[in-house]
Amino acid sequence: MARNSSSRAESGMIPSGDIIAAVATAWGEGAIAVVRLSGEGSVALADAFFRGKRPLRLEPARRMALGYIMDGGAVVDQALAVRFERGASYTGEESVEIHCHGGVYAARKCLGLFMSRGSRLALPGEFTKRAFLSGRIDLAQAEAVLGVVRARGDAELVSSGRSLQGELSMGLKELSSSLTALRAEIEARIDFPGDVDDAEYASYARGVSAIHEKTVSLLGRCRVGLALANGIRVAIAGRPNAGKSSLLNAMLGSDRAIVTDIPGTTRDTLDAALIHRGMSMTLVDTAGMRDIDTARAGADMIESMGVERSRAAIGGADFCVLVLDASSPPEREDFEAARAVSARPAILAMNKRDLGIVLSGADTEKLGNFIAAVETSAPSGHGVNELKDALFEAALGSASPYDGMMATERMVSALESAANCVEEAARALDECRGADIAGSLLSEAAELIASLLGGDASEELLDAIFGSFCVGK
Ligand SMILES: Nc1nc2c(ncn2[C@@H]2O[C@H](COP(=O)(O)OP(=O)(O)OP(=O)(O)O)[C@@H](O)[C@H]2O)c(=O)[nH]1
Ligand SMILES: [Mg+2]
Repeated sequence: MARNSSSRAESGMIPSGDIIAAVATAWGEGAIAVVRLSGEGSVALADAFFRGKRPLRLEPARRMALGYIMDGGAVVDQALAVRFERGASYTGEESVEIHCHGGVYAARKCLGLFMSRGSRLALPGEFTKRAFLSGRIDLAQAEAVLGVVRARGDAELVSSGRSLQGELSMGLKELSSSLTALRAEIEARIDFPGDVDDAEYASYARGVSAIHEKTVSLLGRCRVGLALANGIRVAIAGRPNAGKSSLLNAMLGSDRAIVTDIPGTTRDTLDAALIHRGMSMTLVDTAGMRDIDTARAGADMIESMGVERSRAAIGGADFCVLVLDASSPPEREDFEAARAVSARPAILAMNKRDLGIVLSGADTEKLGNFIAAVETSAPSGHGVNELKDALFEAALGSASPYDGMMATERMVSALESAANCVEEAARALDECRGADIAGSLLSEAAELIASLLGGDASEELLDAIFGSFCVGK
């Protein structure tokens, strides 16, 4: 992989002398703003504007030097500068960082000076792309960088850090080499199929099953990482006055949505985010499901728009919470709401428990299938934590969020396909048939896994991955 990457660099995909520059810190007022340069000649470029005790090229690498950024005779800013040598920098190339005083203007001015002398503005993610192309990191690690940047909670940060450190890459490499070794062994026997006896098939099948187990375990951890990175979107649906907005407020611990005893209080959808057990959840409060035909004249149009939006919110959610007023028997509108959520995995919130539950098991059964049912009371907060737990478990199962490894949808889907290939290969061997089929399935799985490390990633794929980074990263 590293060999492949460096050959990209040597083949001229990173033009020598192509120096990229960007402000690496967020735009806005802050303590410092970092301007980054990368590419052969970065130090000489920095020295054209940096005045310290001595030129930056004479300073030891990776040591901060204090000086001034000069525009002709005028001081732009007092700054710290540091140089990194080729092979020992983030990008793997000769690089420089200038730490200006935080504020937009000085850093932008400094960037402008570098651009006036031949550097160009870096594309989004180009520093990290160069790190990948020079073989400093593989694709799984490069994508983990984005995970660290975007982490919103502890568990997500832990899972990104783990992938960044190379734990996922290591797991993938181990799988890849076990697959290759076993495939070679099996394929060597294909030339003599008559010689392969049942015991030998059984032994290969055991070997492949062991690899399958490892693939599934890695896949499970990646699914956790992906769920943490994506978070979940939860639509809170139900008939008017069931207590949807009250439950949303109770789950958030703040009065985000308006609550009244007038049915039809919520007209528009409202998003609010929370983090529960390290998982980010976006809750969407919706307008009550009302039978529009029976709605009051005059309110029809707004209500029907609200109901349309509720349906769209349900369609865009990973999970739904169907809120019922459990202190009264189900009504026509409860069935309407239950039908609307039926296409999504849904949890039943039997609300207004404090008023006494009259809803029976038979009633809830008639409403449909739910992954869990929780009794809640919005004013006291009873059951609210259980409701959040039920959502968490619906997303992660019994896995601990701290076992996750940051992964993208692409990774999870490639690992799923690889696991299927390996499983099929094990089955074929177990049934004492097709050593050649098993060999080609194992080879397909190995290719899928290699693609996650970026072995022969296409330019389009790399552009898609790094294009989602910010400029300067
Ligand atoms: N006793 C009791 N009252 C509740 C509970 N949850 C909500 N309420 C009351 O029920 C009424 C309606 O609550 P909302 O949260 O506005 O209901 P909603 O489902 O959002 O209603 P719409 O926005 O009209 O669709 C308010 O008077 C709330 O105080 C509960 O658990 N117990
Ligand atoms: Mg409401």
